[in-house]
Amino acid sequence: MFLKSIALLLGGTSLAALGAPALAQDADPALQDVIIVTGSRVDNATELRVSPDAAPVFGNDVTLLTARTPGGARIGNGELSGQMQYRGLFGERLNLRVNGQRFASGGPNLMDPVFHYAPAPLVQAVVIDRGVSPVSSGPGLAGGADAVFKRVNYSDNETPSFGYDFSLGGRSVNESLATGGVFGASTQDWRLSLLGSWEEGDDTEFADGTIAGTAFERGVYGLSGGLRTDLGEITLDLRRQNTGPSGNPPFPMDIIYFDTDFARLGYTNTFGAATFEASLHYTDVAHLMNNFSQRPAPPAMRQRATFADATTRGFDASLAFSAFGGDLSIGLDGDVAEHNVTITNPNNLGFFVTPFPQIEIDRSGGFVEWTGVMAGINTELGLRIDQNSFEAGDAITGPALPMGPLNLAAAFNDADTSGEDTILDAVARIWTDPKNGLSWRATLAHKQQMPGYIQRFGWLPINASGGLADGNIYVGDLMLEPETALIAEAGFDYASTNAYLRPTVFLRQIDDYIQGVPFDDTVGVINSPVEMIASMNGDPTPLRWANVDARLYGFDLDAGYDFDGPLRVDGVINVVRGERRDIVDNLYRVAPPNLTLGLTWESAAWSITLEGRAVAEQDKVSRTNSEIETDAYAVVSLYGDWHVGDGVRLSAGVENLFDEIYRDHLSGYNRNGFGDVPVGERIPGAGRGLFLRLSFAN
Ligand SMILES: [Cu+2]
Repeated sequence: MFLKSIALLLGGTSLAALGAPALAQDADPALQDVIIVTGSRVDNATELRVSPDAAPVFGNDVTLLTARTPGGARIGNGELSGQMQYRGLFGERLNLRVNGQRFASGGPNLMDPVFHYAPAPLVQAVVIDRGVSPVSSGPGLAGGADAVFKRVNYSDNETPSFGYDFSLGGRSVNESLATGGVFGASTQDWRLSLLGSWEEGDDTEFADGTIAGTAFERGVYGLSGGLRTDLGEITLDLRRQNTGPSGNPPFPMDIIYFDTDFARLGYTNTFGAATFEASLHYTDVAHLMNNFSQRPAPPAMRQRATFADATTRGFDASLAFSAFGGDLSIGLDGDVAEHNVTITNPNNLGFFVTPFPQIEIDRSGGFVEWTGVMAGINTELGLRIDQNSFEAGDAITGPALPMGPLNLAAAFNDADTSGEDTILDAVARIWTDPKNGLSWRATLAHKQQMPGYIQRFGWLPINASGGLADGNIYVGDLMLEPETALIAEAGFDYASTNAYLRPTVFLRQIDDYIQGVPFDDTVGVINSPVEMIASMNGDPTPLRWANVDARLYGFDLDAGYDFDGPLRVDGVINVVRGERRDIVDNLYRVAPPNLTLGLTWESAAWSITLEGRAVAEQDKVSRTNSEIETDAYAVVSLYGDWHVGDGVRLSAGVENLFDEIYRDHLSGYNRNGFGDVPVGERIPGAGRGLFLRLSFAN
């Protein structure tokens, strides 16, 4: 009953009910987190699982789903370019994975954040680490999440059986379509699934007209196979994603394409009581964006087409066995990420430049993690070390480039761009077994994060900020230090037959936090080549990346109550503050306090939910990033869910019932100069619209 209740507003899908492949449910409830959607869900102390097929369809990006969880929010940089925010942190600071695979995004502004590669119709569940990620999941400053794909799993006998899990959905507000899923066959010894998805949409409408530059298209196809042999289990996952023309209003350019390949070869074997797991993985991103084909084109001389690519090659290997009265896991992992970015002007063959030239970042890591019971309390202790080395190639410049950039390129090419750093993560998590429905949990962690390649190697003053979309021009700093966070969290999970409550308070003290600071002491006085170039490009007050001191703190919770009869209520509350410790200022783009509350009428085969989302004003804005305050708003939606029959399910609803015009603090400022949203204004949320989704699985 408890699990089913949490499910309602927050839900993941009941896996068995959908006939979907069973997922490992081995993690403990205290460590992972839930989503405001309908259905049922499985979560625990360490993880929270949310399933797109069980959530209302408010868009195509799974970060809309993770934004419905305690601690969650969404950075809106485009319909397919949403970034997950967790307890105030986002971007590469989170340890995000797709189907367990870590990889480097290709866009210098994160037009392809990690979850760009997890289309909702293909995703079985997003598994969110509650609080911090375990060290065994890899490095990362704070939280983490993995978008796990659907697949047909092994069966329990020798006769091949077939399985499928599809969904077909659409929204009227942008005339969009999202369809896809998996089908395949398996026995107890092998499994094979083919997967595919297609999503497309037009510009989103709102009460004042059209939000231009919000059309999109994305296709994925691939396969997932496994073979159990006497020598162990071998798995293979292959996927190709082709993102087509898709708008990014908060950026100076739009996506023309992302053509991205994923490959992962896995191996598992057991030796007595020990389990050995290993994988090799590869990701290759090829990207083009420009500022003229999906928005009003600037004059020929100012047109730009930028090519970016990123390749990741990695491995991991771990051995798990019983030790010290618990389970001990030791592992090694590493990857090599390469980035290259070239800006061109298609009208001038002599104009080209590489702002991020042939960058290579090597990482080798190792971890030890023990899980067991100490003094009657469940305990996870982990230690991880990552050795990183980095370097850039020479910046290449075309003959049509002006003198200023040529001089900066020469200086960059003379500098020593290589270096190395070792970072250390230590995590201690404890939680008690439920007693009278109450389970306590606490986390202490020391986490470190390497500076990103944009922050370190940005020698040319341009609008590349790794997805901040604050409109500022940035330059990098070769001498940046890693960020160091000290994290403390505490909370409890309470569940009775008709109520649940799961609050958490947290504090994250971050030294050497990397953000933009004024380029020099004479702000607004153009007395350096960087300021001269930045000024010609429209920003006379550029920022440079620097180590500062920061702090994030707050609390969040999810809770629910099941009344006698068919009514129940579920809610999520998030409060987070982000501030600088070295000067009086706030951190940029932190979600304002918000409350989501759903009232559900529930019967055996169907349910209807009236959902209200209230978001406070955000006046704790970053002066350094010239961040604009936002007003409070509330938006109401109505949706329902019907189990039509065996494995068939219909969801439908009305989003933004009262056609409210609202501007979320985390949606970017419009920069594309057409449609009905003025330039510089925050992009509004979608207007009133219908959605419908049919899912069928066997
Ligand atoms: Cu891009």
